[in-house]
Amino acid sequence: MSIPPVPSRSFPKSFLWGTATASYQIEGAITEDGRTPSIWDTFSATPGKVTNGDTGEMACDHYHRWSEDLDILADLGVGAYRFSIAWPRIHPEVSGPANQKGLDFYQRLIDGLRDRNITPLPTMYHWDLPQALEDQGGWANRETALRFADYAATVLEELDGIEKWTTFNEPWCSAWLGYGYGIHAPGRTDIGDAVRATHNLLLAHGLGVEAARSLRPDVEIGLTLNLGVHRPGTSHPDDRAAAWRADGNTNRLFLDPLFRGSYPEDMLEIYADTNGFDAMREGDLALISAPIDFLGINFYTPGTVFGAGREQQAREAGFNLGPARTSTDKDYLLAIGAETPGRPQTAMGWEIDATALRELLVRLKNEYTAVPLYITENGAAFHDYVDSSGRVLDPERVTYVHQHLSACLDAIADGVDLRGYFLWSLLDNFEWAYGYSRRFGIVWVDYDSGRRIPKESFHWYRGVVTTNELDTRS
Ligand code: IFM
Repeated sequence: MSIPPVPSRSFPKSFLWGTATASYQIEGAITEDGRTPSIWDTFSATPGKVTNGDTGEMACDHYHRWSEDLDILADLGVGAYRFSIAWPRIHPEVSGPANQKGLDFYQRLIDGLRDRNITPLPTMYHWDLPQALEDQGGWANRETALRFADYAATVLEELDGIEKWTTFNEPWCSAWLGYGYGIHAPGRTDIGDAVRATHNLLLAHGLGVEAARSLRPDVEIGLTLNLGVHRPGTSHPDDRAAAWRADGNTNRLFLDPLFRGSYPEDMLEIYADTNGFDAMREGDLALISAPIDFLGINFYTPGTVFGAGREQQAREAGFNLGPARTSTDKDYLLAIGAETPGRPQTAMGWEIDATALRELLVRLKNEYTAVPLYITENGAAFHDYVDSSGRVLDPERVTYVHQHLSACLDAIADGVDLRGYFLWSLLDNFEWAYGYSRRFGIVWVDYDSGRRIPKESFHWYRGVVTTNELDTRS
């Protein structure tokens, strides 16, 4: 008896397949070739900030092993690779000339990708701010946005072979985890600074777009946001209001200025007493809302939200609540990482629900923009290990990615102009405050020897990207 073939669904012909990484998470070589410290060097060297005291000093040693890593990408068969450029390698001092050795490293990387027929998709900023700029106020200081414009101009002018640039990765994390909640570098806990940083990061993005339009009209430019789907825990009005508030902080605070040229009224009101919006100057919103060519979306998990004082009801409904994040955010409980009864989680404690990705993509199309969309990050950490035969079997990751790719296909069928998908991440790497304790890679990295072992998910993903099809088995 022959086994019937598993039916499959196809992606659009020109769909761009890739994987993603970021400079500080993989490069190492933090003092090499003129690089100066970034805020993550300082933060990770501060006792108690990162699990096990891990730092990016060695990371995956990609700075030296880049060619081997590009061979792995070629073997994977992807058409594109998303990586970021370390600002402290390019402008090691606050002012002064660009560092040729830093530029040379990235040009070698770009050329190496091109030689392998892989399209480079660089991000200008994925969180490694030069410490010297943090010493002058960091993202809470408007000057940093102006320095970003200089840095953007340098990479735009000096690096060849790029068709698509991304200015920022996840400005919400830089502003709120870094300046509001103290969980990421630089570790500040001032909500006013988080609001100021939000505005200055958006302004810097606008200045980056302006630089690209004047210096390199031949390139496309966009940015990547980490967007969420916040579901009220119940239909109680307090939970619904809390979910809208969480949506404001994560989504509308960024999407509205970028696509509508204004901050949401409720956010202006809620954060009025922090004076953070005093950072705004005339003309800023016009710069911020200048048209972009595409939007990158990083999506991992939805969040469930309960109103203040409703802990008891939430627990009774079976949720394991996360703490309210800060004193000024205590009027709602944001239960990201909540254990919704019956739903699986990743090793980050993040609930898995791919239907939220489709919902998010459709909302972006309906409410915000018609520009092409790319999933610039999606993936999962699990408790991987090398088994006795030397293999890393990670069926949970395959299931996770399968479900999210299926959601992408559903969104495309709903009319969303989704052009590509970048799996986070190519390599296991430095997962910020979690150090090396969380593995997101489809390639295992042995941090002692540097050895790379493609996981089962790597081989599975190769099948998807080379056929441009997703089987419909699960
Ligand atoms: O590792 C990070 C990445 O740097 C930014 N987006 C989320 C990933 C997983 O936490």
